[in-house]
Amino acid sequence: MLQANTYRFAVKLHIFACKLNYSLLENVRQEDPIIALATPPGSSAIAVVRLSGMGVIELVNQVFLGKDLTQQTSHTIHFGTIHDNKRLLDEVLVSIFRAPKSFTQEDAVEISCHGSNFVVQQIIQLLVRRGARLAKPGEFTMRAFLNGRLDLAQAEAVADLIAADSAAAHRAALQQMRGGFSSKIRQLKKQLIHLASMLELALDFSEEDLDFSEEDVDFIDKTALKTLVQELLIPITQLIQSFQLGNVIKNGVSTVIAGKPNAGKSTLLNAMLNEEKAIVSHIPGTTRDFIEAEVNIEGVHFRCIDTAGLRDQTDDPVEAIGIARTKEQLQKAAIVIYLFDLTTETLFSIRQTNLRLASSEVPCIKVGNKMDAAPPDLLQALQQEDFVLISAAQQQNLHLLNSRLLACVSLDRLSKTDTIVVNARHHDSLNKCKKALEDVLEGIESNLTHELLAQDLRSARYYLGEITGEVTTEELLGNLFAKFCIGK
Ligand SMILES: Nc1nc2c(ncn2[C@@H]2O[C@H](COP(=O)(O)OP(=O)(O)OP(=O)(O)O)[C@@H](O)[C@H]2O)c(=O)[nH]1
Ligand SMILES: [Mg+2]
Repeated sequence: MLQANTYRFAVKLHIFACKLNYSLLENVRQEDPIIALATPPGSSAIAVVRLSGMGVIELVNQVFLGKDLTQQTSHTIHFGTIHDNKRLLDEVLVSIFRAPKSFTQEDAVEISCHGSNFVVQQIIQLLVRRGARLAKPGEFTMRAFLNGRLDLAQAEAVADLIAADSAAAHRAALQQMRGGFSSKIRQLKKQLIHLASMLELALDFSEEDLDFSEEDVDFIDKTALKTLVQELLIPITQLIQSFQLGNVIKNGVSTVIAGKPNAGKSTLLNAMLNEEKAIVSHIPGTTRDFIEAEVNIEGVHFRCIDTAGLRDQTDDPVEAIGIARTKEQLQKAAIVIYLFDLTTETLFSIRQTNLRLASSEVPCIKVGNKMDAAPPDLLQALQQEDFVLISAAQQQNLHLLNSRLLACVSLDRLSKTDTIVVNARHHDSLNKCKKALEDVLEGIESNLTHELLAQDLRSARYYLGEITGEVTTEELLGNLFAKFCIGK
Protein backbone atom coordinates (compact mmCIF):
# COMPACT_ATOMS: atom_id res chain seq x y z
CA MET A 1 0.00 0.00 0.00
CA LEU A 2 2.75 2.38 1.03
CA GLN A 3 4.62 1.52 -2.14
CA ALA A 4 1.53 2.26 -4.28
CA ASN A 5 0.98 5.61 -2.58
CA THR A 6 4.58 6.60 -3.03
CA TYR A 7 4.33 5.66 -6.66
CA ARG A 8 1.15 7.69 -7.12
CA PHE A 9 2.70 10.69 -5.44
CA ALA A 10 5.68 10.37 -7.79
CA VAL A 11 3.35 10.25 -10.80
CA LYS A 12 1.50 13.37 -9.62
CA LEU A 13 4.76 15.17 -9.03
CA HIS A 14 5.92 14.19 -12.49
CA ILE A 15 2.69 15.49 -14.10
CA PHE A 16 2.98 18.74 -12.15
CA ALA A 17 6.58 19.14 -13.30
CA CYS A 18 5.53 18.48 -16.93
CA LYS A 19 2.77 21.09 -16.70
CA LEU A 20 5.12 23.62 -15.18
CA ASN A 21 7.63 22.96 -17.91
CA TYR A 22 4.92 23.30 -20.54
CA SER A 23 3.61 26.55 -19.16
CA LEU A 24 7.14 27.91 -19.18
CA LEU A 25 7.34 27.02 -22.85
CA GLU A 26 3.95 28.61 -23.51
CA ASN A 27 5.09 32.02 -22.34
CA VAL A 28 7.12 33.40 -25.17
CA ARG A 29 10.45 34.55 -23.87
CA GLN A 30 11.95 37.72 -25.22
CA GLU A 31 15.64 37.37 -24.73
CA ASP A 32 18.47 39.86 -25.27
CA PRO A 33 18.83 41.15 -28.84
CA ILE A 34 21.06 39.04 -31.07
CA ILE A 35 22.42 39.76 -34.53
CA ALA A 36 24.05 37.71 -37.31
CA LEU A 37 24.52 37.57 -41.04
CA ALA A 38 21.94 35.07 -42.29
CA THR A 39 23.34 34.70 -45.81
CA PRO A 40 26.75 33.21 -46.74
CA PRO A 41 29.72 35.56 -46.26
CA GLY A 42 31.43 36.98 -49.34
CA SER A 43 30.31 39.17 -52.21
CA SER A 44 26.75 38.81 -53.43
CA ALA A 45 23.94 40.96 -54.82
CA ILE A 46 22.10 41.02 -51.51
CA ALA A 47 22.97 40.03 -47.93
CA VAL A 48 20.53 39.64 -45.07
CA VAL A 49 21.41 40.68 -41.52
CA ARG A 50 19.04 39.17 -39.00
CA LEU A 51 18.13 40.38 -35.50
CA SER A 52 15.90 38.84 -32.86
CA GLY A 53 15.00 39.60 -29.27
CA MET A 54 13.79 42.29 -26.98
CA GLY A 55 13.78 45.80 -28.48
CA VAL A 56 15.30 44.95 -31.87
CA ILE A 57 12.79 47.06 -33.80
CA GLU A 58 13.61 50.10 -31.64
CA LEU A 59 17.31 49.30 -31.98
CA VAL A 60 17.26 49.27 -35.79
CA ASN A 61 15.01 52.33 -35.77
CA GLN A 62 17.82 54.31 -34.06
CA VAL A 63 20.04 53.94 -37.15
CA PHE A 64 17.39 53.80 -39.89
CA LEU A 65 16.22 56.82 -41.85
CA GLY A 66 13.04 56.64 -43.91
CA LYS A 67 10.20 55.78 -41.57
CA ASP A 68 9.53 55.32 -37.89
CA LEU A 69 9.86 51.52 -37.68
CA THR A 70 8.35 51.40 -34.20
CA GLN A 71 5.02 52.47 -35.69
CA GLN A 72 4.92 49.79 -38.39
CA THR A 73 2.87 46.61 -38.21
CA SER A 74 4.24 43.08 -38.36
CA HIS A 75 5.24 41.47 -41.66
CA THR A 76 5.94 44.73 -43.50
CA ILE A 77 8.97 45.82 -45.53
CA HIS A 78 10.40 49.35 -45.52
CA PHE A 79 12.87 51.13 -47.75
CA GLY A 80 15.38 53.53 -46.20
CA THR A 81 19.00 54.16 -45.34
CA ILE A 82 21.25 53.09 -42.49
CA HIS A 83 23.45 55.77 -40.92
CA ASP A 84 26.32 55.62 -38.50
CA ASN A 85 25.78 59.06 -36.96
CA LYS A 86 25.85 61.21 -40.07
CA ARG A 87 27.72 58.68 -42.25
CA LEU A 88 25.54 56.85 -44.79
CA LEU A 89 26.29 53.10 -44.74
CA ASP A 90 23.82 51.64 -47.23
CA GLU A 91 20.39 51.75 -48.82
CA VAL A 92 18.40 48.88 -47.37
CA LEU A 93 15.06 47.11 -47.09
CA VAL A 94 13.99 46.36 -43.53
CA SER A 95 11.45 43.62 -42.74
CA ILE A 96 9.62 43.78 -39.43
CA PHE A 97 8.23 40.75 -37.58
CA ARG A 98 6.49 41.29 -34.28
CA ALA A 99 6.33 38.68 -31.50
CA PRO A 100 4.99 36.06 -31.54
CA LYS A 101 4.63 36.01 -35.32
CA SER A 102 8.24 35.36 -36.21
CA PHE A 103 10.50 32.33 -36.56
CA THR A 104 11.88 32.82 -33.05
CA GLN A 105 8.49 34.08 -31.80
CA GLU A 106 10.34 37.18 -30.59
CA ASP A 107 10.43 40.62 -32.22
CA ALA A 108 12.64 40.18 -35.27
CA VAL A 109 14.11 42.35 -38.01
CA GLU A 110 15.78 41.40 -41.27
CA ILE A 111 17.91 43.99 -43.01
CA SER A 112 18.48 43.32 -46.72
CA CYS A 113 21.57 45.29 -47.65
CA HIS A 114 24.10 45.12 -50.48
CA GLY A 115 26.15 41.94 -50.35
CA SER A 116 29.55 43.42 -49.63
CA ASN A 117 31.52 42.10 -46.68
CA PHE A 118 32.49 45.63 -45.76
CA VAL A 119 28.90 46.94 -45.71
CA VAL A 120 27.66 43.90 -43.76
CA GLN A 121 30.38 44.26 -41.12
CA GLN A 122 29.75 48.01 -40.79
CA ILE A 123 26.03 47.43 -40.17
CA ILE A 124 26.62 44.58 -37.71
CA GLN A 125 29.27 46.52 -35.77
CA LEU A 126 27.05 49.59 -35.63
CA LEU A 127 24.16 47.60 -34.16
CA VAL A 128 26.47 45.77 -31.74
CA ARG A 129 27.69 49.16 -30.47
CA ARG A 130 24.02 50.08 -29.95
CA GLY A 131 23.36 47.01 -27.80
CA ALA A 132 22.89 43.89 -29.93
CA ARG A 133 25.01 40.80 -29.26
CA LEU A 134 26.59 38.56 -31.91
CA ALA A 135 24.48 35.39 -32.11
CA LYS A 136 25.95 31.99 -31.29
CA PRO A 137 25.66 29.15 -33.83
CA GLY A 138 22.06 27.97 -34.10
CA GLU A 139 20.83 30.54 -31.56
CA PHE A 140 17.89 31.70 -33.69
CA THR A 141 16.66 28.11 -34.09
CA MET A 142 17.31 27.41 -30.40
CA ARG A 143 15.09 30.35 -29.46
CA ALA A 144 12.41 29.06 -31.84
CA PHE A 145 12.59 25.74 -29.99
CA LEU A 146 12.59 27.27 -26.49
CA ASN A 147 9.59 29.42 -27.37
CA GLY A 148 7.66 26.39 -28.60
CA ARG A 149 7.68 27.38 -32.28
CA LEU A 150 9.36 24.08 -33.22
CA ASP A 151 10.05 20.89 -31.37
CA LEU A 152 13.56 19.52 -31.27
CA ALA A 153 13.11 17.12 -34.18
CA GLN A 154 11.80 19.99 -36.31
CA ALA A 155 14.67 22.24 -35.27
CA GLU A 156 17.17 19.57 -36.29
CA ALA A 157 15.38 19.30 -39.62
CA VAL A 158 16.11 23.00 -40.24
CA ALA A 159 19.83 22.15 -40.25
CA ASP A 160 19.21 19.11 -42.45
CA LEU A 161 17.15 21.15 -44.88
CA ILE A 162 19.89 23.73 -45.22
CA ALA A 163 22.41 20.95 -45.87
CA ALA A 164 20.16 18.95 -48.21
CA ASP A 165 21.65 18.68 -51.66
CA SER A 166 19.63 15.84 -53.12
CA ALA A 167 15.92 15.55 -53.85
CA ALA A 168 15.44 12.68 -51.39
CA ALA A 169 17.30 14.44 -48.55
CA HIS A 170 15.29 17.58 -49.22
CA ARG A 171 12.00 15.68 -49.12
CA ALA A 172 12.87 13.88 -45.86
CA ALA A 173 14.08 17.08 -44.14
CA LEU A 174 11.08 19.10 -45.28
CA GLN A 175 8.66 16.46 -44.03
CA GLN A 176 10.42 16.42 -40.66
CA MET A 177 10.51 20.21 -40.40
CA ARG A 178 6.81 20.49 -41.15
CA GLY A 179 6.17 18.15 -38.23
CA GLY A 180 5.39 14.84 -39.99
CA PHE A 181 7.87 12.89 -37.92
CA SER A 182 6.97 14.71 -34.70
CA SER A 183 3.27 13.97 -35.09
CA LYS A 184 4.09 10.30 -35.54
CA ILE A 185 6.08 10.39 -32.29
CA ARG A 186 3.23 12.21 -30.51
CA GLN A 187 0.82 9.55 -31.71
CA LEU A 188 3.07 6.84 -30.26
CA LYS A 189 3.28 8.76 -27.00
CA LYS A 190 -0.51 8.91 -26.78
CA GLN A 191 -0.65 5.13 -27.08
CA LEU A 192 1.93 4.85 -24.32
CA ILE A 193 -0.14 7.12 -22.07
CA HIS A 194 -3.15 4.89 -22.71
CA LEU A 195 -1.08 1.90 -21.64
CA ALA A 196 0.08 3.68 -18.50
CA SER A 197 -3.49 4.57 -17.60
CA MET A 198 -4.49 0.91 -17.89
CA LEU A 199 -1.81 0.10 -15.38
CA GLU A 200 -2.96 2.86 -13.05
CA LEU A 201 -6.45 1.43 -13.19
CA ALA A 202 -5.15 -1.97 -12.21
CA LEU A 203 -3.31 -0.36 -9.31
CA ASP A 204 -6.52 1.31 -8.11
CA PHE A 205 -8.40 -1.97 -8.30
CA SER A 206 -5.95 -3.99 -6.31
CA GLU A 207 -5.89 -1.32 -3.61
CA GLU A 208 -9.59 -0.54 -3.22
CA ASP A 209 -10.97 -4.05 -3.34
CA LEU A 210 -8.79 -6.00 -1.02
CA ASP A 211 -10.87 -9.17 -1.55
CA PHE A 212 -10.28 -8.94 -5.23
CA SER A 213 -7.66 -11.48 -6.12
CA GLU A 214 -4.42 -9.94 -7.38
CA GLU A 215 -4.13 -12.76 -9.90
CA ASP A 216 -7.50 -11.90 -11.47
CA VAL A 217 -6.45 -8.33 -12.02
CA ASP A 218 -3.19 -9.48 -13.49
CA PHE A 219 -4.97 -11.85 -15.79
CA ILE A 220 -7.37 -9.22 -17.14
CA ASP A 221 -4.58 -6.77 -17.80
CA LYS A 222 -1.98 -9.14 -18.98
CA THR A 223 -3.43 -10.12 -22.35
CA ALA A 224 -4.72 -6.69 -23.24
CA LEU A 225 -1.53 -5.04 -22.08
CA LYS A 226 0.67 -7.44 -23.99
CA THR A 227 -1.28 -6.88 -27.21
CA LEU A 228 -1.04 -3.12 -26.81
CA VAL A 229 2.70 -3.22 -26.23
CA GLN A 230 3.19 -5.53 -29.21
CA GLU A 231 1.08 -3.25 -31.41
CA LEU A 232 3.16 -0.30 -30.33
CA LEU A 233 6.40 -2.11 -31.10
CA ILE A 234 5.45 -2.51 -34.79
CA PRO A 235 5.62 1.19 -35.83
CA ILE A 236 8.62 1.79 -33.57
CA THR A 237 10.52 -1.06 -35.22
CA GLN A 238 9.53 0.27 -38.66
CA LEU A 239 10.89 3.68 -37.76
CA ILE A 240 14.13 2.14 -36.50
CA GLN A 241 14.49 0.18 -39.74
CA SER A 242 13.83 3.28 -41.83
CA PHE A 243 17.06 4.76 -40.47
CA GLN A 244 19.10 2.59 -42.80
CA LEU A 245 17.45 4.37 -45.70
CA GLY A 246 17.50 7.69 -43.86
CA ASN A 247 21.22 7.43 -43.38
CA VAL A 248 21.66 6.71 -47.06
CA ILE A 249 19.59 9.76 -47.95
CA LYS A 250 21.49 12.01 -45.62
CA ASN A 251 25.05 10.79 -46.02
CA GLY A 252 25.07 9.08 -49.40
CA VAL A 253 25.61 5.44 -50.26
CA SER A 254 29.20 4.33 -49.93
CA THR A 255 29.82 2.54 -53.24
CA VAL A 256 33.21 0.93 -53.83
CA ILE A 257 34.44 0.23 -57.35
CA ALA A 258 36.76 -2.77 -57.11
CA GLY A 259 38.40 -5.22 -59.48
CA LYS A 260 41.77 -6.33 -60.81
CA PRO A 261 44.32 -3.78 -62.01
CA ASN A 262 43.45 -2.31 -65.42
CA ALA A 263 39.80 -3.45 -65.29
CA GLY A 264 38.74 0.12 -66.03
CA LYS A 265 37.70 1.26 -62.54
CA SER A 266 39.05 4.78 -62.87
CA THR A 267 37.56 5.07 -66.36
CA LEU A 268 34.19 4.09 -64.88
CA LEU A 269 34.43 6.66 -62.08
CA ASN A 270 35.25 9.37 -64.62
CA ALA A 271 32.36 8.25 -66.84
CA MET A 272 29.90 8.34 -63.91
CA LEU A 273 31.13 11.81 -62.97
CA ASN A 274 31.47 13.09 -66.51
CA GLU A 275 34.81 14.50 -65.48
CA GLU A 276 38.45 13.37 -65.69
CA LYS A 277 38.93 13.05 -61.94
CA ALA A 278 41.03 9.88 -61.73
CA ILE A 279 44.16 9.10 -63.76
CA VAL A 280 43.56 6.45 -66.41
CA SER A 281 46.38 4.53 -68.07
CA HIS A 282 47.06 1.18 -69.69
CA ILE A 283 49.65 0.44 -66.97
CA PRO A 284 48.23 -1.93 -64.34
CA GLY A 285 48.44 -0.45 -60.84
CA THR A 286 47.83 3.18 -61.86
CA THR A 287 45.53 4.02 -58.95
CA ARG A 288 47.44 3.78 -55.67
CA ASP A 289 45.20 5.50 -53.13
CA PHE A 290 41.43 5.50 -53.21
CA ILE A 291 39.61 8.41 -54.86
CA GLU A 292 36.17 9.45 -53.64
CA ALA A 293 33.56 11.40 -55.59
CA GLU A 294 29.86 12.07 -55.24
CA VAL A 295 27.55 10.89 -57.99
CA ASN A 296 23.90 11.92 -57.98
CA ILE A 297 21.61 9.38 -59.63
CA GLU A 298 17.96 10.45 -59.77
CA GLY A 299 18.26 12.43 -56.56
CA VAL A 300 20.18 9.80 -54.59
CA HIS A 301 23.75 10.44 -53.55
CA PHE A 302 26.26 7.71 -54.16
CA ARG A 303 29.71 8.23 -52.69
CA CYS A 304 31.69 6.36 -55.33
CA ILE A 305 35.17 5.22 -54.34
CA ASP A 306 37.68 4.22 -57.01
CA THR A 307 40.27 1.89 -55.53
CA ALA A 308 43.68 0.38 -56.26
CA GLY A 309 43.32 -2.78 -58.36
CA LEU A 310 43.28 -6.02 -56.40
CA ARG A 311 45.99 -8.57 -57.09
CA ASP A 312 47.35 -11.31 -54.91
CA GLN A 313 51.02 -10.50 -55.24
CA THR A 314 52.94 -7.30 -55.79
CA ASP A 315 56.59 -6.37 -55.24
CA ASP A 316 55.73 -2.70 -55.08
CA PRO A 317 55.32 -1.64 -51.42
CA VAL A 318 53.21 1.42 -52.37
CA GLU A 319 50.82 -0.71 -54.40
CA ALA A 320 50.63 -3.15 -51.47
CA ILE A 321 49.49 -0.30 -49.19
CA GLY A 322 46.93 0.69 -51.85
CA ILE A 323 45.56 -2.86 -51.95
CA ALA A 324 45.30 -2.92 -48.14
CA ARG A 325 43.31 0.33 -48.33
CA THR A 326 41.02 -1.15 -50.97
CA LYS A 327 40.26 -4.03 -48.60
CA GLU A 328 39.53 -1.54 -45.82
CA GLN A 329 37.10 0.34 -48.06
CA LEU A 330 35.42 -2.92 -49.06
CA GLN A 331 34.71 -3.60 -45.37
CA LYS A 332 32.90 -0.26 -45.04
CA ALA A 333 31.04 -0.36 -48.37
CA ALA A 334 27.26 -0.37 -48.66
CA ILE A 335 27.46 -1.52 -52.29
CA VAL A 336 30.36 -2.99 -54.28
CA ILE A 337 30.68 -2.59 -58.03
CA TYR A 338 33.04 -5.37 -59.06
CA LEU A 339 34.55 -4.80 -62.48
CA PHE A 340 35.80 -7.57 -64.82
CA ASP A 341 38.01 -6.78 -67.79
CA LEU A 342 36.32 -8.76 -70.57
CA THR A 343 39.37 -8.43 -72.84
CA THR A 344 41.65 -10.37 -70.49
CA GLU A 345 39.37 -12.57 -68.34
CA THR A 346 37.92 -15.94 -69.39
CA LEU A 347 34.53 -17.35 -68.44
CA PHE A 348 36.39 -19.72 -66.10
CA SER A 349 38.38 -17.00 -64.29
CA ILE A 350 35.27 -14.83 -63.99
CA ARG A 351 33.29 -17.66 -62.44
CA GLN A 352 36.07 -18.35 -59.95
CA THR A 353 36.10 -14.73 -58.74
CA ASN A 354 32.34 -14.81 -58.75
CA LEU A 355 32.31 -17.65 -56.26
CA ARG A 356 34.38 -15.56 -53.84
CA LEU A 357 32.12 -12.54 -54.32
CA ALA A 358 29.02 -14.61 -53.55
CA SER A 359 30.15 -15.08 -49.94
CA SER A 360 30.17 -11.30 -49.30
CA GLU A 361 27.32 -9.88 -47.23
CA VAL A 362 27.41 -6.53 -49.03
CA PRO A 363 25.30 -6.27 -52.21
CA CYS A 364 27.67 -6.70 -55.14
CA ILE A 365 26.93 -5.61 -58.70
CA LYS A 366 29.01 -7.65 -61.13
CA VAL A 367 30.01 -5.61 -64.13
CA GLY A 368 31.74 -6.79 -67.31
CA ASN A 369 33.71 -3.86 -68.75
CA LYS A 370 35.20 -3.21 -72.20
CA MET A 371 32.27 -4.84 -74.00
CA ASP A 372 33.34 -2.87 -77.10
CA ALA A 373 36.45 -5.07 -77.41
CA ALA A 374 35.26 -8.30 -75.77
CA PRO A 375 34.99 -11.72 -77.48
CA PRO A 376 31.36 -12.18 -78.60
CA ASP A 377 31.00 -15.68 -77.09
CA LEU A 378 32.06 -14.35 -73.64
CA LEU A 379 29.52 -11.54 -73.92
CA GLN A 380 26.82 -14.00 -74.89
CA ALA A 381 27.61 -16.31 -71.98
CA LEU A 382 27.59 -13.48 -69.43
CA GLN A 383 24.37 -12.07 -70.80
CA GLN A 384 22.64 -15.23 -69.58
CA GLU A 385 23.92 -14.56 -66.08
CA ASP A 386 23.52 -11.78 -63.58
CA PHE A 387 26.09 -9.42 -65.18
CA VAL A 388 25.82 -5.81 -66.27
CA LEU A 389 27.82 -5.42 -69.49
CA ILE A 390 29.24 -1.96 -70.16
CA SER A 391 31.94 -0.03 -71.88
CA ALA A 392 33.21 2.60 -69.47
CA ALA A 393 35.45 4.18 -72.07
CA GLN A 394 32.63 4.55 -74.59
CA GLN A 395 29.97 5.26 -71.93
CA GLN A 396 27.86 2.36 -73.14
CA ASN A 397 25.08 0.86 -70.98
CA LEU A 398 25.87 3.05 -67.97
CA HIS A 399 22.13 3.57 -67.49
CA LEU A 400 21.81 -0.18 -66.73
CA LEU A 401 24.41 0.17 -63.99
CA ASN A 402 22.56 3.21 -62.61
CA SER A 403 19.29 1.26 -62.40
CA ARG A 404 21.05 -1.53 -60.54
CA LEU A 405 22.51 0.96 -58.07
CA LEU A 406 19.11 2.50 -57.42
CA ALA A 407 17.56 -0.95 -56.98
CA CYS A 408 20.17 -1.73 -54.30
CA VAL A 409 19.01 1.16 -52.10
CA SER A 410 15.38 0.19 -52.79
CA LEU A 411 14.28 3.73 -53.22
CA ASP A 412 10.79 2.58 -54.07
CA ARG A 413 10.43 2.12 -50.31
CA LEU A 414 10.64 5.88 -50.01
CA SER A 415 7.08 6.92 -50.70
CA LYS A 416 6.05 10.53 -50.22
CA THR A 417 4.08 9.75 -47.08
CA ASP A 418 6.59 7.48 -45.38
CA THR A 419 8.20 8.75 -42.22
CA ILE A 420 11.92 8.18 -42.35
CA VAL A 421 14.34 8.54 -39.48
CA VAL A 422 17.33 10.47 -40.78
CA ASN A 423 18.92 11.49 -37.52
CA ALA A 424 21.26 9.25 -35.49
CA ARG A 425 20.06 10.81 -32.21
CA HIS A 426 16.44 9.93 -33.00
CA HIS A 427 17.50 6.43 -34.02
CA ASP A 428 19.25 6.00 -30.68
CA SER A 429 16.23 7.20 -28.66
CA LEU A 430 13.88 4.92 -30.63
CA ASN A 431 16.13 1.96 -29.92
CA LYS A 432 16.09 2.76 -26.20
CA CYS A 433 12.29 3.12 -26.31
CA LYS A 434 12.00 -0.27 -28.01
CA LYS A 435 14.22 -1.86 -25.37
CA ALA A 436 12.06 -0.39 -22.58
CA LEU A 437 8.90 -1.79 -24.21
CA GLU A 438 10.54 -5.18 -24.60
CA ASP A 439 11.30 -5.00 -20.88
CA VAL A 440 7.59 -4.36 -20.27
CA LEU A 441 6.73 -7.49 -22.27
CA GLU A 442 9.27 -9.51 -20.35
CA GLY A 443 7.95 -8.05 -17.10
CA ILE A 444 4.39 -9.12 -17.93
CA GLU A 445 5.63 -12.64 -18.64
CA SER A 446 7.53 -12.86 -15.38
CA ASN A 447 4.62 -11.35 -13.36
CA LEU A 448 6.48 -8.21 -12.42
CA THR A 449 4.56 -5.81 -10.16
CA HIS A 450 2.54 -3.06 -11.80
CA GLU A 451 4.79 -0.45 -10.29
CA LEU A 452 7.83 -1.89 -12.00
CA LEU A 453 5.99 -2.27 -15.29
CA ALA A 454 4.87 1.34 -15.01
CA GLN A 455 8.47 2.34 -14.52
CA ASP A 456 9.53 0.70 -17.81
CA LEU A 457 6.61 2.38 -19.56
CA ARG A 458 7.73 5.71 -18.17
CA SER A 459 11.22 5.07 -19.54
CA ALA A 460 9.73 4.36 -22.97
CA ARG A 461 7.85 7.67 -22.82
CA TYR A 462 10.96 9.45 -21.67
CA TYR A 463 12.92 8.26 -24.71
CA LEU A 464 10.18 9.37 -27.10
CA GLY A 465 10.16 12.73 -25.30
CA GLU A 466 13.89 13.01 -25.93
CA ILE A 467 13.24 13.08 -29.67
CA THR A 468 10.83 15.99 -29.65
CA GLY A 469 12.70 17.75 -26.87
CA GLU A 470 10.14 17.55 -24.07
CA VAL A 471 12.92 16.12 -21.99
CA THR A 472 16.25 17.71 -22.66
CA THR A 473 19.42 18.59 -20.87
CA GLU A 474 21.38 21.76 -21.32
CA GLU A 475 24.31 19.70 -22.55
CA LEU A 476 22.21 18.05 -25.26
CA LEU A 477 20.84 21.39 -26.46
CA GLY A 478 24.28 22.97 -26.39
CA ASN A 479 25.82 20.18 -28.47
CA LEU A 480 22.96 20.06 -30.88
CA PHE A 481 22.74 23.75 -31.72
CA ALA A 482 26.51 24.18 -31.79
CA LYS A 483 26.45 22.14 -35.00
CA PHE A 484 24.36 24.80 -36.70
CA CYS A 485 25.95 27.68 -38.59
CA ILE A 486 25.88 31.19 -37.18
CA GLY A 487 22.78 33.05 -38.35
CA LYS A 488 20.58 29.91 -38.42
N1 LIG B 1 38.42 -0.86 -74.95
C1 LIG B 1 38.16 -0.40 -73.74
N2 LIG B 1 39.17 0.02 -72.95
C2 LIG B 1 38.89 0.50 -71.73
C3 LIG B 1 37.56 0.59 -71.26
N3 LIG B 1 37.59 1.09 -70.01
C4 LIG B 1 38.89 1.29 -69.70
N4 LIG B 1 39.67 0.96 -70.75
C5 LIG B 1 41.14 1.05 -70.81
O1 LIG B 1 41.70 0.19 -69.84
C6 LIG B 1 42.92 0.73 -69.33
C7 LIG B 1 42.88 0.77 -67.81
O2 LIG B 1 41.90 1.70 -67.40
P1 LIG B 1 41.85 2.31 -65.92
O3 LIG B 1 40.58 3.02 -65.80
O4 LIG B 1 43.10 3.04 -65.62
O5 LIG B 1 41.82 0.96 -65.10
P2 LIG B 1 41.86 0.76 -63.51
O6 LIG B 1 40.98 -0.39 -63.20
O7 LIG B 1 41.57 2.03 -62.83
O8 LIG B 1 43.36 0.34 -63.28
P3 LIG B 1 44.28 0.46 -61.97
O9 LIG B 1 44.10 1.83 -61.40
O10 LIG B 1 45.63 0.23 -62.48
O11 LIG B 1 43.84 -0.61 -61.03
C8 LIG B 1 43.06 2.10 -69.97
O12 LIG B 1 43.94 2.02 -71.04
C9 LIG B 1 41.65 2.42 -70.44
O13 LIG B 1 41.63 3.27 -71.57
C10 LIG B 1 36.51 0.17 -72.14
O14 LIG B 1 35.32 0.23 -71.84
N5 LIG B 1 36.89 -0.31 -73.35
MG1 LIG C 1 42.63 3.17 -61.57
